[in-house]
Amino acid sequence: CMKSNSVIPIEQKYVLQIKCDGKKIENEPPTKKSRLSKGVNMYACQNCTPLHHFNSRLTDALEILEQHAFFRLDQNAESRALAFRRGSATLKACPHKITSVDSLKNLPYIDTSNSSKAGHCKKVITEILEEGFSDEVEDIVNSDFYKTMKLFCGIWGVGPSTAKKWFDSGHRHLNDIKNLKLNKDQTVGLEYYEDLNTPVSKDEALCVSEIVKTVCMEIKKDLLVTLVGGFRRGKPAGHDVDLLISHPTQGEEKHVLPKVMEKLKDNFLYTDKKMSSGTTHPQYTGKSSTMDQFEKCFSIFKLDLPKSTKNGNEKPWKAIRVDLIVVPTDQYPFALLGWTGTKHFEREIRRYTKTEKKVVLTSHGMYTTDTKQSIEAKTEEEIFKKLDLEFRPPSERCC
Ligand code: DCT
Ligand code: MG
Repeated sequence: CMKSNSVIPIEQKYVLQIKCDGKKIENEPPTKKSRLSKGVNMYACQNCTPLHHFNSRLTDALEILEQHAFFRLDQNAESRALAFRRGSATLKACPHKITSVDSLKNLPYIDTSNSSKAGHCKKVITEILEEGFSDEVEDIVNSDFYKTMKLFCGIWGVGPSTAKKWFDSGHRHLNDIKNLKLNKDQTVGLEYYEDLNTPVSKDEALCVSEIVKTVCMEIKKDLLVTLVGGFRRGKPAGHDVDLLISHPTQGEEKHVLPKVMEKLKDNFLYTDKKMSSGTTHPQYTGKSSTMDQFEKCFSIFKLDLPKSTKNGNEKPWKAIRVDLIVVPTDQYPFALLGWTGTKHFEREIRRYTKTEKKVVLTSHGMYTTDTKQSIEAKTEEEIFKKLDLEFRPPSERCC
């Protein structure tokens, strides 16, 4: 394992990009022929959205607005945030760099006459294209509110409502929080704040994955451990390590998690085990909750660092957030799709499925809304096919 390189926070990236006119930071976009001939579709799951795209100067700005909308927690926070994310997803799927307001024409969620939210996206994009920056985004990035909310939401177990409560009470620093009444997650979140806010590198994620794999093999040799989340999409760094544990024989995955946790007990700094909530098949409970019902463990893993990265007084290990999710093999392709993300891709494929196909898709399976008939699939490809969607490999789901 190598110690992770720090990743530039999105607002800093935005400022850097403004300063150098987007030239230095913009990553190399793909030049795939198939992308160039296509327009951008309404549902993000229909588009090819690569990790490196042409418009990060604009999407970084929109995603700052998205995050700020979430932080404000006012009445329409969620739909305002979603509107910025949809605008950003459109720009990420554009097969060229947007350099003029004219080229925004007909872009979904940006150039629509009947939506004030799309109008807001367009206004900000126009400002950046014409002035080189957006006053609104600059004000947000420099505001006490945004900086403090980011700081507090960086504590594991703290969401916008707790962070806002603390902000409204006048707290501004991590030191102010130390003496407040915290729950278990928040206490360890604060204890390991620095490590948990240092990006996890791909090498570190692979290291954790290998350790879990080794332990699983000792329990049952055919247990399968799959790295999902951002790393499966090709991200070089992430905020955690998401691992699916499954077995090719249905039922053989049962009772595995407590054994894995027992064998790894010296590797964990903290664990929070969530059990499946009951006997009802989760796909028929009718809940639209994004949280699935798999047996899982949210943990903080203590990863030993290699000698070369240890220096002086620095501790020889790093705290890393690791999620272990146990999946029965018949639900595996759905769990794989659901845990690969992005969060917006998942939201979009479920919206497409429900609206266009009258099918409910979850990480457990899919079924028709009217007859509740289950639709089987053995692979991710088969899920896309049955939904009449062009297959998107994980690297094209980066919306
Ligand atoms: N997910 C989802 N809905 C959520 C949260 C997560 O559908 N509200 C899915 C999509 C991604 C996957 O779970 C893993 O979640 P994260 O680890 O939060 O996302 P990530 O893409 O792996 O991002 P990071 O690289 O920062 O870990
Ligand atoms: Mg992740």
